This record gives sequence, structure tokens and C-alpha cells, in this order.
Amino acid sequence: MTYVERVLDDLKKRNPGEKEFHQAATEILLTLEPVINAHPEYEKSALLERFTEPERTILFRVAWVDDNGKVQVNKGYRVQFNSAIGPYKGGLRFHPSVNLSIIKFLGLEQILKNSLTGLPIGGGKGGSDFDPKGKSDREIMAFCQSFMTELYRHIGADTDVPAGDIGVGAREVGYLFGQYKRIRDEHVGVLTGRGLSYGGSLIRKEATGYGLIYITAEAMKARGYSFAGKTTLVSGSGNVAIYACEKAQELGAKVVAMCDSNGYVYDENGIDLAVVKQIKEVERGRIKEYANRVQGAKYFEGCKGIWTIPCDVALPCATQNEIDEESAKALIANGVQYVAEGANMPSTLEAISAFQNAKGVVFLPAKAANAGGVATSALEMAQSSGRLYWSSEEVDAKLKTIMVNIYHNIDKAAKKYGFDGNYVMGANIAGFEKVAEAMMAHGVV
Ligand code: NDP
Ligand code: 2IT
Repeated sequence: MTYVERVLDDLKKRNPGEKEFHQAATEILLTLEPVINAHPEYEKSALLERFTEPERTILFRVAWVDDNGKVQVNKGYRVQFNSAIGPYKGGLRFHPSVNLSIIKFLGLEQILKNSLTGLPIGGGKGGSDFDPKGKSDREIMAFCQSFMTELYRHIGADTDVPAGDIGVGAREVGYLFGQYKRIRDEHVGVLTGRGLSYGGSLIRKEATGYGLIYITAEAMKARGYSFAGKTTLVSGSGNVAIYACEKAQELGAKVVAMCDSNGYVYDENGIDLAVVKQIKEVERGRIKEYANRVQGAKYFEGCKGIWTIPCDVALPCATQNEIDEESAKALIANGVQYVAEGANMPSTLEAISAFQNAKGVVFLPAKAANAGGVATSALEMAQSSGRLYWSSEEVDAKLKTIMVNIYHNIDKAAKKYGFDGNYVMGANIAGFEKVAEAMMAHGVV
């Protein structure tokens, strides 16, 4: 057994049942062999054991009162995974499926993603099994206030800076920030994704989706292609999906399908994004509505069918493991050329292998492809510290530069170890090298 295999084996034994965490760790660790071989000192320093063990895991009770006057109890989580290169940074997810395994997989991914941005941010993630769907505005506020009444003591602008993720958008960040400010009496950059009137950054809302398109466009450019005329699938219809669709359309792509957790819409004329925004951002409704409002559009129950639609570009932007081996094979059989992950870990390990073994498919993994969101969060932190605002043009230009650099860095890292075009290896290695160097410099901590 190699050092890497032994660490992975121990990790599975010491964290039983955490299947998403095992999956993310497997994907990452097995690609790090070449770096580990080049640095025999890492084993003696137990670097991988430390890298895969969160620095701190905070679990707490969140009690709140619903509109019927009944007390509800949810679980709260914040995993402060790694602060070697900067304060813990990463989103909060509110979704009934949330458990420790999911928060740990997201946190582990976040360490390398944040490193890839080139900015000084460590990795963390948090959230709750609270389900925001169908809750009144007052219930959302009551939950957020209770959540922050515990979380505030663990975070800070130079310690740990949460942001949004699934189920946490501008409204939730607003309530969380309001409660933090009330308790601590500090108006600082302790959360990102804030509203523009109280410290938020222009382009943060669009950043993950736009960044996904910028990096994919760069991969296309390197091969002499562009988004123009490319038939594109975007799964999800939340924050990442909407702005990925917007930028892809701006670059000339024809986006023909989007979905939510109930089903997908197919619109062969190209998705009318204004209708999606009205349904999702304004009415908080279901994607099914789209087919009632747009002539020629069809609605299908269930999400999986979206991957059977023939396309050139597939952009999974909903959730983990939404593309399994069967869906990957359907995409490949229908001629997909680019798969870029907007969501975190949307492809299963088997799906990733299928994409990598298929000739002519470019696969851009999440930690590189969706890094634009957290990168712009770091730009928001910089603006907060400097007590100033940059224009949208300035932020957008910085975001684009960051995404273009990530593409070339992962491409270079893959080539350096003889795995040309393998961006899973490239992203893991390029992200890990910097974190490893910082951890070694800090000694045994
Ligand atoms: P949102 O809550 O805004 O949207 C999530 C979308 O995905 C919704 O359309 C939702 O449908 C769908 N979805 C969620 N869970 C499931 C599920 N179990 N099955 C099928 N569909 C599902 O979240 P975001 O757009 O912010 O996040 C989407 C993905 O992008 C996540 O993986 C997140 O971790 C990742 N990400 C987000 C970043 C950000 O800045 N927000 C940055 C980088 C990555 P429904 O409404 O029916 O639940
Ligand atoms: O997965 C992610 O990178 C995010 N949800 C964004 C995190 C952030 O701190 O902006």
C-alpha cells in the first residue's frame, strides 16, 4: 500500500458512513500520488492525515418558532477545515439532506478550490438540515437569527467568513448579517454575498455562473472553438444555473434545458431567461411553470432525463452526484464535447472516469470551474477591508482574469506530471501544492 492509499483507507475507517466525504477524498487523494512521490518528507509530517482532518468541527442546535407558534429544532454545522493559506472561507447550505458528510466533502473541496483562486482564503463550509422551501419570510428570519446566535462566536472577518450555497442567497445572508451586527456591534466583512447597500460586491451574485462560462470559454479558445452556436444544457435553476445561462447566451450559446429538483424544461428555441428569473428569483416558484408560460416548451418530471438531450456542452449546476455513469454515457453517446461543473461534485466517480476515457471530451472539475464565486467573495472581503467599492467592470475583469489563470494553471500542472488534459489531476495538484507548502512552513499544527 502506498502512503496515499493508507491514508484513504484509514480515513474511511475513522469516518464511517460518511459516503460523500469518502467520495471527495478518494477523488482528490488518488490524484496526488505524483506530488507525494516528489516530496517524501510529507509522509513523516503526516501531511495528508492533517489535510483530511478538519481543524475544527462545530455542531450546534438551532431552535426557532414557526408561524403556528410551535418550536422547531434543526442541526447547525460549521466545519473549519483548513486555515493554512488564509481565514476559513466557504458557504452555508440550508437543505434537508445536509449532514456532516456533505459539509465535510464540501469543506475538503473548498480548500483546494480556494487555493486555485490564487487569493488568501482557507477552506470551510457549514449549513443546516433546515428546509427553506415553503417557509414564510418571518420563519426564514427566525431561523437565520437563531443560527447566527450560535455561529457568531466562531466566525470573524479575519477568522472565518461564510457565504451562500444551496438554499442560502441574498435574503438569508441579509438576516444572518443583521443578527451578527446586532450581537457583535461590528459592521465588517464577516459574510460575503451581502446586499449592495451594506457591503456587498457588484458581480458576486453573477460570479459563479459567469466564472464557469469564462473558464469553459478559455478551454474552448485553446482548441480553436467558442460558445457561439453550441447547444448547451444547464441543470438547476438557482443562483449558479441562472448566471451560467446568462453568460453562455451572451456568448452565443443556445441553452435548451434547465431543471429544478422536480423536473426539467426543454425549449428547443432556447431558454427565455427572463421567464426563469421571474419564476425563480421573484416568485420562488417551480420550473414547471416555464412550460405554461413559454410556447413550445415542454416539461418532464424528474431531473435525470435532462442528460439524455443531445448537446455540445453540459453544465451541471444543481447538486452533488446529479450525473451518474449512465447519464455520463448518454451525454457521451450524444456527442458532448465540454462538461464543466458549476455544482460541487455533480459527477460520480464513475461518471468522471467515463468522461475522461471518452475521446474528445473536455472535463473541467468543480473546484476549478466554479471557483469564480468564492474568488469574488475574496474580492468582496478586499473591498470591505479597504472600505471601498469597485465598479462592475473592475470586478468582472478581475473575475475573468482569475478564471483564465485557473485554466492555465491546471493545464500546466497536469502537463508537469505527464497527464496532459487531465484537469482533475491538474486542479487537485495545483490547489494542493500551495496548501502543502504553507502547512509545512507552519510546523506541526
Ligand atoms: P440554489 O439554492 O440557488 O439553487 C440550487 C438549484 O439546484 C435549484 O434549482 C434546486 O432545485 C436544485 N437542486 C438542489 N438540490 C437538488 C437535488 N437534491 N436534486 C435536484 N436538484 C436540486 O443554489 P446554488 O445555485 O447556489 O448552488 C448550486 C450548486 O452550485 C451547489 O452544488 C453549490 O454547492 C454550488 N456552488 C454554489 C456557489 C455559489 O456561489 N452559490 C459557488 C460554487 C458552487 P430546487 O429549487 O427544486 O431545490
Ligand atoms: O461552493 C462554493 O464555493 C460556494 N458556495 C461559495 C463560497 C463563498 O465563500 O463564496
